[in-house]
Amino acid sequence: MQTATPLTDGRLSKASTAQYWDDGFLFPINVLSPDKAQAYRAQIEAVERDWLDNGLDLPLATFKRVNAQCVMPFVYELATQPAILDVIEGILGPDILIYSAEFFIKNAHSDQYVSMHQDLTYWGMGTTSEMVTAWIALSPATQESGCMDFVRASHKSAILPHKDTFNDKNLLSRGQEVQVDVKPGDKTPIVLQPGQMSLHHGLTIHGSGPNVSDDRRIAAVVRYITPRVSQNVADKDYAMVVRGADRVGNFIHYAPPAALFTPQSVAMYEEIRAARAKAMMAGTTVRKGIYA
Ligand SMILES: O=C(O)CCC(=O)C(=O)O
Repeated sequence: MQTATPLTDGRLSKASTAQYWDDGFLFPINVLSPDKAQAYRAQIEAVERDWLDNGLDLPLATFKRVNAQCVMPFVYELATQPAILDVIEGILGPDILIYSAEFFIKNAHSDQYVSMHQDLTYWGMGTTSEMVTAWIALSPATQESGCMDFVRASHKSAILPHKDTFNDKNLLSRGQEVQVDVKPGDKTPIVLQPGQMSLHHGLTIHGSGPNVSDDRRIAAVVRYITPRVSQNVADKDYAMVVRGADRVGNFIHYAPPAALFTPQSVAMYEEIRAARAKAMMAGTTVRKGIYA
């Protein structure tokens, strides 16, 4: 097992920060106790149990898949844990916004997968280095359970051509797959215990295979940006300031939800989703995949 990234007072060292910029990823980083990770798992599983058939305008899977922090208070709480933000600050600096918090869940013995891709392909943000993803394990992420694989230093390339597959088993919005030949030896498996996280750059090529284990593979995935990021495809975009300040003004800010799925937070969710669809679905007429 890979030894945990050393932290001093909860912060990354210069060497670890340099490793992130060299490799395009960093792991494993201890940010939550196993008990705390288990408690967050219990909360998302309670939502799955209690809100599956609840008359919301969108399927529960959509709310889990993107912007969960907008409608679920415990997800906002998770994404703003000081232990996580202290590490993110080492990559992005003092001003931090949440762009989206998402659940990537593969059930036990499921053939769901994530094709190899670069996150920034359809986000309308160009090739910014001021977005970092924190992938927080709420259950064991192992090669058996379908942990992510990263291609080292692939973030140094441009956005590469992707092909949309819209495959039902693919957890991505349009089933996009990067059109390069990624060989098994190019992949680093990102094995994480509950409460550990990995970081990856928005251009790092990554994906994951099926879950052949007996447990669900559950990750809370948070995309953090700086205020300097700009949305170049959609007409407007949204983010939450969670540390420091936004002195740039590229994003509309909104408040965390007061309770699960309040009418106000669901309305805000719909507003953000409608605005982002223009970037997320640019160049395709197929609508079925958006945040499904
Ligand atoms: O959870 C996975 O397997 C993939 C997640 C992913 O693509 C991402 O966090 O950008």
